Amino acid sequence: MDEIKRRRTFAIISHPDAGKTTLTEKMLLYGGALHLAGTVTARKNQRATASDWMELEKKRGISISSTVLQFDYAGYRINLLDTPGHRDFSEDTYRVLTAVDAAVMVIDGGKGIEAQTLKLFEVCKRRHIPIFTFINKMDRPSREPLELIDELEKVLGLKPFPVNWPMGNGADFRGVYDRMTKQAHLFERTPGGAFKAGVETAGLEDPLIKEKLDAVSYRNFIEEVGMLELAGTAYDQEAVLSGEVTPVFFGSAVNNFGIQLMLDGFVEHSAPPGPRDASIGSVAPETPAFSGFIFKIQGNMNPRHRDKVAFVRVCSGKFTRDMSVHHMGDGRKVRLSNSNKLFGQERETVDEAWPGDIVGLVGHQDYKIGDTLTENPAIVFDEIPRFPPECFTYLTNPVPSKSKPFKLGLEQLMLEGVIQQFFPKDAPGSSTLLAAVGPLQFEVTQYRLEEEYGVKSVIEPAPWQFVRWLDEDGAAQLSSGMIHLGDNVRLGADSAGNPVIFFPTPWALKYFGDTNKKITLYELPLKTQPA
Ligand SMILES: Nc1nc2c(ncn2[C@@H]2O[C@H](COP(=O)(O)OP(=O)(O)OP(=O)(O)O)[C@@H](O)[C@H]2O)c(=O)[nH]1
Ligand SMILES: [Mg+2]
Repeated sequence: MDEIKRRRTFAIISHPDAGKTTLTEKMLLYGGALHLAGTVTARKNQRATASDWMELEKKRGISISSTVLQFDYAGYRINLLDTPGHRDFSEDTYRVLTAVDAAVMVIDGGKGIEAQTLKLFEVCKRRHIPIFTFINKMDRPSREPLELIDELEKVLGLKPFPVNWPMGNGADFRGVYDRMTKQAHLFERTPGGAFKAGVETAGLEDPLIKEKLDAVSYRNFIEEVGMLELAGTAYDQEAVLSGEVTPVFFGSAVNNFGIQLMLDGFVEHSAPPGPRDASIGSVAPETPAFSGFIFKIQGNMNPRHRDKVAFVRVCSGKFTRDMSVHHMGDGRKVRLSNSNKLFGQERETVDEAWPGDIVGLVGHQDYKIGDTLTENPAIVFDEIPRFPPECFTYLTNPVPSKSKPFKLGLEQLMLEGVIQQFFPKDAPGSSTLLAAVGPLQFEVTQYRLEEEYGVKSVIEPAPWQFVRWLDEDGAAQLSSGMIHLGDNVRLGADSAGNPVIFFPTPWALKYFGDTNKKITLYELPLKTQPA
């Protein structure tokens, strides 16, 4: 198969706890990339998962940072990105969505569409990313499958196409019926879900189905499948690829039910990398010049080496190790020598890569999130979304002799886009004002400073909830001192020296806007305002 055509690059997204990391792990098991699946409930003596490798993730059983896993399956080269569901880490998830060609949306069958899933869906919709839906946790009492399907249409405006349908519910969940092949797949549970589940297949009329289901489940199942057939909607591949229709799969990630069908359905019905928007218009993957952009930076992935990895999504041409390209962040030419393919925390030298691939560049180059790397300097991607932080805190180093590693650690975490630094006017001397999208990021910051840089830190509350950027005119008017700012409203600057203003409450923000109509407030620095 053609190298570009066999690439599949997708993210798994959802509300916290729907089972993204578990599904990732099981896809790796079925993809042959793991021989024994781990578990996210990191109890003693159990394997952790390949994607939640960070110490804090293992400890808390949640994903904090997105992870890239590359593997081969049925002739396809798959780049899978497991993302964190928690709102406080959503900036990372949004960045990942700029780097993928499709998303698998996981829904907890007992809960349906939850708040964070809705938000992530909206980002996918804006980008026209095709969405595949996996309705998970069917081994637990779930909501009515028809109701869940209906909700996709009503809440998300996404037309569902059930590719398979659950047989039984909760403790009586026995398998799924594949509507494409008209075969029922009846699964056996395996201890801890570490191994592939045994499966028997049978046609709809086969007495085996009646045997495996109780009378009520059987009747419901036959009735529902009949209804779906009667509705008669045909599978529309074009509508799937434009993001209007979502193929829906049911299963239980923990028990390995429905994973193979999901994976097979995904590779079959998803598309290889397509053209991407850049400064010169649309750039097709077949364009001979190599181009790609950095969507994520992660330090200390390997605790033995204090290095950082820049994650590049290849968009066009062919990547070869040691190639020399333009780094469109600082205008210099760089040699891409230390290139790796990634599998969670593990990495392996890679000599060539194609559009769709994610390459990890290891080293100390001054890469920033959003930078383009290309052989053709006319190509610049402008992909990376930014969000105004809503949480602020002062961080101090209590041990003066540790000031060097403390500073180094903070710089690295800022480069990763985990936190941002601000400089309020008249700030208390030795402390750093940090801002993040959500408060859990401060916990991560403190934990990682200690774990990765060996420094303790002290957190003190800062009185603000909002920061807004000012243009030159606004900054000049305000710094003249003629305008009364209000209680706890403070002027300052961001890390690039751009003027900003901090507000303690939504009310203070509104009051300022109402009384100073001539001053424009911006949610983001002026250079990165969304078009
Ligand atoms: N009963 C049941 N539990 C499941 C299933 N899939 C996952 N879980 C459990 O749900 C919990 C959350 O699973 P994760 O895979 O960590 O969820 P996640 O979506 O990655 O969570 P975040 O990354 O923190 O947003 C874990 O305790 C899993 O064991 C399933 O099919 N059935
Ligand atoms: Mg997870």
